[in-house]
Amino acid sequence: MNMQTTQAPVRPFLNWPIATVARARPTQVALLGLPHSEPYPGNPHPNDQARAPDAIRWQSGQFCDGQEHWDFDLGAELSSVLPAHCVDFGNMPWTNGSYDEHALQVTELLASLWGDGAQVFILGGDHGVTIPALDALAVLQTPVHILHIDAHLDWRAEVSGVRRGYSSPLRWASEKPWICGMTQIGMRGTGSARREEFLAAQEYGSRIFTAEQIHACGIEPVLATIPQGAAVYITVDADGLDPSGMPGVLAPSPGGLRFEQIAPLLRAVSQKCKVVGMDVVEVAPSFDASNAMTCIIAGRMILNVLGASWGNAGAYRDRK
Ligand SMILES: [Mn+2]
Repeated sequence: MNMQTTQAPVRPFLNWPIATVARARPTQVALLGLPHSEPYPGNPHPNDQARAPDAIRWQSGQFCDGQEHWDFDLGAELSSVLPAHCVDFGNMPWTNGSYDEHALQVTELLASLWGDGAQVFILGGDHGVTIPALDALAVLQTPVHILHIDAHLDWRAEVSGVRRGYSSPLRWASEKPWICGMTQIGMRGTGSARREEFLAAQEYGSRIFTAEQIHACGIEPVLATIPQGAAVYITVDADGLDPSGMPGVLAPSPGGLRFEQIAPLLRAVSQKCKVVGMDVVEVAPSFDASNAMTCIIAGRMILNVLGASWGNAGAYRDRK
């Protein structure tokens, strides 16, 4: 199979240079938009979340008012910590062919980026986009711990016969031998999980923290479940955050995590561990506030991981 060419974004993330094919440029940090995943029967395709990659990129000037300006989250200018080669790989199209073929193309591109040692940021799409990324992590040949931020558990083995939909990414992760464990935070209310999925996650050894537990005890107990120095993949479902701050989601659930809880956690993980990749999924631009706050928070979460990973105490600092 020939490597799929991606579509250039309307505006690149932070105005980074664009590449539309693997290995077109030297790459230390890659950003990739994944609008598509395997749809459930009866769900719209493409869905609203498919618009999120370009909607988030469009807010680059809002979530970073100049890369040479002092960033108080990072305690430095973003430009002073970023490595030389940050590349926006545009959006992976799914124009024809089966979902199997599309997923293989996504996995192939991500595997080439990870194989070359890049740190990878993914803009979804719905939570199904995490699944081909989990497959691609095999190329690292190292155990990977998952940090999952979401209102929902996402442990369904299948829904309506679909195994790779947005209700299944963490179940999928649990079946991969290169995924060594997971920490799931922000759970509350109800979602696709039933008693059997909750018990399966516990049986696997997933460390689950409800949003209430984090409001009560803070992020330190979460951090303690993530092994020092581990390779970590972070998957953020936008509905893990509280909809009062992050309204642009399809499944708003009250009592969620706040940015001021998430940002220090993301920075701490990026220093304690090597965050090999991160996705932000389930942003639904049609439901966002008129000031695009959901997209701005999505961008700020990525900048916190990026800045902390490559900054003074970060796991990538020696590779600049
Ligand atoms: Mn989810």
